[in-house]
Amino acid sequence: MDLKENLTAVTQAQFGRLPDACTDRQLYHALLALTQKLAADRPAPQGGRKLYYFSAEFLMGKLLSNNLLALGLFEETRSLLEDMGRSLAAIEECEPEPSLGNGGLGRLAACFLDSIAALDLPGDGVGLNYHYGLFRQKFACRKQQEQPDPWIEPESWLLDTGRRYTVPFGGFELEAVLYDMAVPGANGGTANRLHLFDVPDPADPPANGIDFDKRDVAHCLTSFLYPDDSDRDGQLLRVYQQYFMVSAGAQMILDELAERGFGPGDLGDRVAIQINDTHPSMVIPELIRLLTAGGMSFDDAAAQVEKSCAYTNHTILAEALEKWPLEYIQTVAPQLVPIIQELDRRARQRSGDSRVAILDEWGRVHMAHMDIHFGHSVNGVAALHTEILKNSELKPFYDLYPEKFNNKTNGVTFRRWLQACDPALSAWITDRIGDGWKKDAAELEKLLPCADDAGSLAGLLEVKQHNKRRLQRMLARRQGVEVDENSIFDIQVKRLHEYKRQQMNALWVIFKYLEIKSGRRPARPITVLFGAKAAPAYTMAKHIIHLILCLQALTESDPEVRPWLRVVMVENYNVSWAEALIPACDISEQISLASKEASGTSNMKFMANGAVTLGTMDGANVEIAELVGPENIYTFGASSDEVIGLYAGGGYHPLEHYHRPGVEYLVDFLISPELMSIGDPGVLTALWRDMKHKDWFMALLDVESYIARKEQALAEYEDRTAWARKMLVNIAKSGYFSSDRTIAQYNDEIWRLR
Ligand code: 26W
Repeated sequence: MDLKENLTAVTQAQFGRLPDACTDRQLYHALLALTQKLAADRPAPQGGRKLYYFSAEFLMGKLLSNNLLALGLFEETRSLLEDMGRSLAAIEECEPEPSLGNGGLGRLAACFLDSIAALDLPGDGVGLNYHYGLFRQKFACRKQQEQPDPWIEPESWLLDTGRRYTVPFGGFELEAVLYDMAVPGANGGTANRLHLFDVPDPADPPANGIDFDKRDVAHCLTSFLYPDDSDRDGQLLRVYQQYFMVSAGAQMILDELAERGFGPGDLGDRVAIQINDTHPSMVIPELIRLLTAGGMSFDDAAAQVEKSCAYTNHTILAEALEKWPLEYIQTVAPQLVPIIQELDRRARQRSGDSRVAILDEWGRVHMAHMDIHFGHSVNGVAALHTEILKNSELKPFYDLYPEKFNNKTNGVTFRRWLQACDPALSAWITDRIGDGWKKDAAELEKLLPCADDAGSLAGLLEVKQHNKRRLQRMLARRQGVEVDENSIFDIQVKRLHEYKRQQMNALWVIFKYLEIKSGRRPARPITVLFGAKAAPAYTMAKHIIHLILCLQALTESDPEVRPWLRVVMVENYNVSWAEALIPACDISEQISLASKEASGTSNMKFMANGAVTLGTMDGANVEIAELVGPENIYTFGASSDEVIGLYAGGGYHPLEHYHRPGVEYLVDFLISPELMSIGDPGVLTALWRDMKHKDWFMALLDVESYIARKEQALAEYEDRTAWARKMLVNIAKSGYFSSDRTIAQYNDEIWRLR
């Protein structure tokens, strides 16, 4: 195919002009049309079984570069545009970003789709077509404000399939409109699909912020990802969303099964269904309903469904383990109630342990329990996480079904998270080991001998500097801040949650601020970058954002401190920000309370881009530490066993830690005149009180060892060659965290698609 000719044909047809004469926006639309057509023309991968990956979230990010890469057109497009004096990056700025996810879970689903297609496996995603995705974050008065973030334009990646399904809700029916996005595979010349269901008549944009009428289900069902569920209407809307997704999805699966020439009795053999956390769990009773309605016995239907369905757990945080009142399901999908009751009866027959029942004494449905009893596989997302599931969180289930439990350590797609976002590093790698790593990330290990090559190490430092300058320009352009490219870039980007402990990083900022104020300057300036959105109803998370923004204001306005310490919180952190921040990072902050972060995936992206991890022994950090060895990571803090013991025995008392000499002055700085004059005294006082008296995620337990380790990392950064060697080992060992490896394991051990 001649790219230039094709592009010209599209711009002529769409805009009546040659590519040279097009605006960036027009070029974006032309490239969209072109890649979409090429992807749509590709055949689906073949196999005996087909996978459906059900997820309430697919955090796709922008797709133009990704799809060009998968179609093998990335380099060619880049140089064609460059010859025209244009840049792909500028053109991609015109692409609205589909933020159909909150964070790790949704981005993982997007990486998985990329890898499933790259491995040429037959597997589609199934989800909802939210019109606004996650909110757009604005800062005003050093606080987060939420605004709707529309992404669907008349021309988008969505293709109307013309397929419609009818979803029967209690008291009314709603049509499900099926849109598809093509997911081209990078290696096989094939393409899978992401199926996104929508309502036929979506609501108009909300007049006010992200408020909309939660009771207007027929129009608002797909308005927002995770509507505020702090009240009954919000919770009911989530159940409506979930049932809409799985009912339409289950009908589509049975249709496709028939189109492939099979009957309902072949479901277990021909279809694999992965349930991504519990949001899609109702697919189990819904499939049983559809199969029994077609004349199959309950026993046979349950057996077919069990053979198909597998469940992934992504968190041990109790508040995230869904338990819906049966009464909600009675309202939303009354036809499921007798099925769930029958499943509960059968579960109780299998075990007398009431902890494994589906329905509890308060009439709530434990969604995960349904998945475990009536699916054939349960997996955690990192080795430590799976062990915690087996030995504590889900122990009674592990005792009952040891054969169902397995681990699948998460991974990320290196096509987006190294090749596309870090062209400079990619070129440096290819110069040394050829480009086999692009197909098999394990080949990155071939870089290890370069650890003794001064030229390679110097080149690696240059790459990092280049990426830091790129981020510097982006920060200047987007936020009007000028950071020092020679400072150390220390980065923590992830959803704002107390267990991730951005507040502990803030305590370090206070530590460093006070050090500088008392004349102890660091060897080199440090730039601490944060990016995080707080759930709109999560008060404490919003308080922590306020604290960080106050520290930003404090350090910025102090001429004594500013040359040495900068705090920058990026506004509206999203996939695009991540693609610029991660390649520029020196120190990757992965400081969750041990046992609480199921895996983490940004830790893997940072590692692959040559950042060194400062982290607790939590989630996949444990596996990173094993791979790179103690020289090449900075770990600290209580172990997960210690933490689990403290929770079990009620043995953690933050006041005891607060009264330690190295801690008290840091915590008390929250209510110092300096901060209180900048920020909201009520908020800062609430934070201060919480930290002293509650500190549910034990920031004060680990803060001293955190500070000590961070000081060590900052000092060791000064030996530039030794640091470059750490960077290199991290990159070389990161191949294990390719989602191609993860997906190959899902396929070998759970899905068996071919
Ligand atoms: C109630 C809202 C809500 C939504 C999503 C609660 C909890 C969730 C998820 C289950 C939490 C989540 O995103 N988990 C993250 O999954 C990633 C992918 O496996 C992991 O890397 C993260 O450690 C885990 O927090």
